Amino acid sequence: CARAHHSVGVVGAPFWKGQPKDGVEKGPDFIRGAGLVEKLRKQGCTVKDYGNVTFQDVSNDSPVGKVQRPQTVGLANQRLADVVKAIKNDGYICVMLGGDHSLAIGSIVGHAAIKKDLSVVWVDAHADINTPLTTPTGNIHGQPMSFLIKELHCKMPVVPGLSWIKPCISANDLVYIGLRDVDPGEHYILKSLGIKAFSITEVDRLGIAKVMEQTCDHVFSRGKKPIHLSYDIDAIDPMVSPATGTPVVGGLTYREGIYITEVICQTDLLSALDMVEVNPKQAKTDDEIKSTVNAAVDVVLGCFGRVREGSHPPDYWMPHL
Ligand code: HAR
Ligand code: MN
Ligand code: MN
Ligand code: MN
Repeated sequence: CARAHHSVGVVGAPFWKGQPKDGVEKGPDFIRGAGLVEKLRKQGCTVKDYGNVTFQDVSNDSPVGKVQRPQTVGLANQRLADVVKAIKNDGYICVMLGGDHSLAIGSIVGHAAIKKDLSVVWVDAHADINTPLTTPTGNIHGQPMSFLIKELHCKMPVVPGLSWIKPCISANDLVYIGLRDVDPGEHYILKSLGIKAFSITEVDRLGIAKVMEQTCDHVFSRGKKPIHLSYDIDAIDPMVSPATGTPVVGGLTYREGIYITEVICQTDLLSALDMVEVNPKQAKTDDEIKSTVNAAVDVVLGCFGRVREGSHPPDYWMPHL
C-alpha cells in the first residue's frame, strides 16, 4: 500500500448551511493551504485538483417541519453529486473537502451513481442518521445517512428540495466508528436496523486494531465492494481537533484516527473520501487551527499510502563510498 499508486481527484465543497455555524466553508482552502495536494504528490499520488464547487443561494428557504434550509442543502448536494460523478467517471478516487457533513448526501449519491453497491465507513462522534422527524435540531448535517439508507425510506417524510435523493446504501453496508453523542431516535435506528457501530466504548474495549479487523470483516462479508469513507474531524478528540462546530470530549486519539486510514488504505478498496467539519472560525487560537487542519491533512495522507514506519521507493539506491 505504501508504494501503491493512487489517482486522487480533490474537490472542495465550501458549504456550511447544513448547520448554523459559518466558517466551515473555509475548510477546503485551509486544508489545501496546509499543502495537501503537494504532500499527496510527494508520496507518489497522481492528483487532479478540481477546485471548489460553487453553490447557489435559495431565497425563501423556510424550514419544513424542523428541517432547516432544505432547498439550499438539497440544491448544493445535487451540484456536488454531479461533480463527484464526473470525478469518478474520470477514474479518480474522489476526495471531497467540506464543508459540513450534510455534503455526504451529494458525495455518496454521486459515488453510488458510478459504483453500484458501496460500503460506507462513517468515522464520527455523531451518527448523523436522524430523520427529519427525529432530529432534535433540524440541522441537516445531523441527518444525511437517513436519506441514504434503503431500509429507512418508508420512515422518511417528503421534504421539498430533498425529495430527489434516492437511497443507495443498505443498512448492512454501513459501519460507524467513534460514536459518542447519539440521539435517542438515532440509537433506535441503529439497533432496529442492526447497523454495525463501534462506539468509542468499543474502541476502549477492543482497541482500534480489533475494531478495524472487525470493520473489514463486516465490510468484506458480502464481497469486495468499493469503500466510501466519510470522515468527520470531530471523531478525533477536541484536544487535537478543536476547530469544529460540535466538539465532543473523549474522542479518538490522533493515533487511532490515523490508524483507521492506514487500514482502509491497505484494503485497496477506497473509492471516495469525505473530510468534513473543519471549521477554522471555531478555533480560539492559531495553534488550534493548525492542529485541526494538520489532523485533517494527515487523515487524507493516511488514506493514500502514508505510513508512519517510513518508506522508500523501490529504486532507492543506498549511498556508499
Ligand atoms: N445529533 C445532533 C443533530 O442531529 C448533532 C449532530 C451534528 N453534529 C455533527 N455531525 N457534527 O457529525 O443535530
Ligand atoms: Mn493503498
Ligand atoms: Mn458528522
Ligand atoms: Mn460529528
